[in-house]
Amino acid sequence: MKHKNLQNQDCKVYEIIKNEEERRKDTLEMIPSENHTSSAVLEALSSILSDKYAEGYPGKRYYGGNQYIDEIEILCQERAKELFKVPFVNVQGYSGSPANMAVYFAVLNPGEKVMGMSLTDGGHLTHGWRVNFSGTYYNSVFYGVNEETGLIDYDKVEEIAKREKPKLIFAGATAYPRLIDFKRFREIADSVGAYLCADISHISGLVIAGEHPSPAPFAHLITTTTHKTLRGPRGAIIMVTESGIAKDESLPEKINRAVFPGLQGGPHENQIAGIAVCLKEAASPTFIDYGKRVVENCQKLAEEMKKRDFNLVSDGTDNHLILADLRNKEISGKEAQNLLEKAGITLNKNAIPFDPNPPANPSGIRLGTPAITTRGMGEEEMIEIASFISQVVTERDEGTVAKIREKVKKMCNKFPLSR
Ligand code: DSN
Repeated sequence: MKHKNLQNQDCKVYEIIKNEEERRKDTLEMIPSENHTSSAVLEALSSILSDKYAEGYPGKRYYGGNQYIDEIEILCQERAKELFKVPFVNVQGYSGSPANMAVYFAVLNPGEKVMGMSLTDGGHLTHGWRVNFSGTYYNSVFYGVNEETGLIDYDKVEEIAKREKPKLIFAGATAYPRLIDFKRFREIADSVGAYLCADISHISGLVIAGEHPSPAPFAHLITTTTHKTLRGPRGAIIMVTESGIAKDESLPEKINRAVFPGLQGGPHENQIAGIAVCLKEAASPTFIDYGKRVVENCQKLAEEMKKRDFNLVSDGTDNHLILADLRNKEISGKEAQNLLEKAGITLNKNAIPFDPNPPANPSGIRLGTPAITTRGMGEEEMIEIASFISQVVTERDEGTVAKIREKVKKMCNKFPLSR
């Protein structure tokens, strides 16, 4: 039996975890930033490495007893460098936001200018949004997508960069269904002497699988979380590329100092061990196949949703996610999220570009295929899922929701979580 000690010692926590396991077993997890990690990753996460303090870096720790901790962190670093083809990585970031914060600490002084994709157009809070540290302690300006096409307007990005002269540009998104042209971003960054940081948190698994062009030849810095398409534990990797070192040879040292002692204390070495395991998994040929299927599934789902009269931002997808504008369906993103959750489909309400409605009650939903592809689902299931979503969103009555809930359970039973 799993978690036997936990059950004996703290049945309340045990019960809650069991309930969450049951919920996941029976539901379609379609939040595009989530995934199902392997039991090997979970075992590393719950290992005794969690007990150890290791402030500092391999070979230069502030605590004794770090012989094996150094080994695990070096192994993780080496795997990350090889997989992402970069000369330097820091694997200590607790998650995506602290990792991005370390980039600010390394290359900007408070008050200096950053340019990022507007949150309302699909960016991230840490790319300069005003309620976040990045928009509070730094001077932020934004680019976005074209209202007609839903695509990043690179000419506009260039125009804004030339006018605003940011010192740091973020390329990356949380709700952008299309490929990002990192080469063009680098040309824009060079035209104003800015650092380019590619935040590939959403797409890093696709980059490794060859389904999205890598930013490594173009960006100076790359950040990624490790728990999205990369399918690892929660965590982050910060990378400095060859061109980052060519621009400033002290950049690796600046990143290390920004993470520790600048921002964080002891690294979570159990988390770093989990990242090392997921990087080994991501280096296997089956992961290339996984990435391919994530995109194929997402494109099939998009096609089937369009057949059912869903308006998709940018009219489709190149990656793992879909952003649907529900205004023609006369239902809010929030209502759709709630109804679909009752039907066993978990996704999230999301602002669409130029959304007339407020962020708490936006006009869209964001959904994706990383987790359902991990379960082994394919084309046939995508057709069914599009039909489930359409029926729930269109009919909205208890009977339909209950009927779809049963069908979702059946589908999930055919594709059990393997752990
Ligand atoms: N919260 C993440 C997402 O859902 O996209 C981004 O950090």
